[in-house]
Amino acid sequence: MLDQIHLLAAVTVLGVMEQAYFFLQVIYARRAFGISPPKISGPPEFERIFRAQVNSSEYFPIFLAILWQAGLFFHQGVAAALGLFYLCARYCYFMGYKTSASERLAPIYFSAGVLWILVTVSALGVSHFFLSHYMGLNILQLLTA
Ligand code: JUQ
Repeated sequence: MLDQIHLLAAVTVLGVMEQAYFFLQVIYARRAFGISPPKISGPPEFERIFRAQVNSSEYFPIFLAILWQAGLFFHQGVAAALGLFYLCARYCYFMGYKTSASERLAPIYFSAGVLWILVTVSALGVSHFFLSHYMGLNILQLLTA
């Protein structure tokens, strides 16, 4: 059973570590710019780091849910590989946003593209499950017959 989820588990741990790293970056920036909670405004250099962390956190639950769904209903290896691409893109997004607002754009488009692929394969995988489970219709068997 663990064989079907170990790659997804590895990507999940990596993703949580990345989130922790982003959070630490905000703490360091708060110290460097002297901005204590609950304040969230300050110089643009601080606000870009803060927004990069908040925006990345916002998409993390969606990413995790769709990563596991794609891995369980479609293909674990494919989902885990796409998950790694997504986490790399998020890292580039964070580093780009730290530099300037425009440098975050290319990684966003890339990570959004990867997320759409994960959503698509999840939908395919779960549709296939519904068709075969409730209607006895196995599309994969039909295609290869
Ligand atoms: C919402 C729900 C599901 C999305 C792609 C795929 C699925 C994104 C839009 C970001 C940011 C950062 C910033 C990773 C609709 C065309 C989605 C989804 C969105 N899209 N934005 C933005 C906030 O700095 O501006 O991280 N990420 C996305 O996906 C694109 C969507």
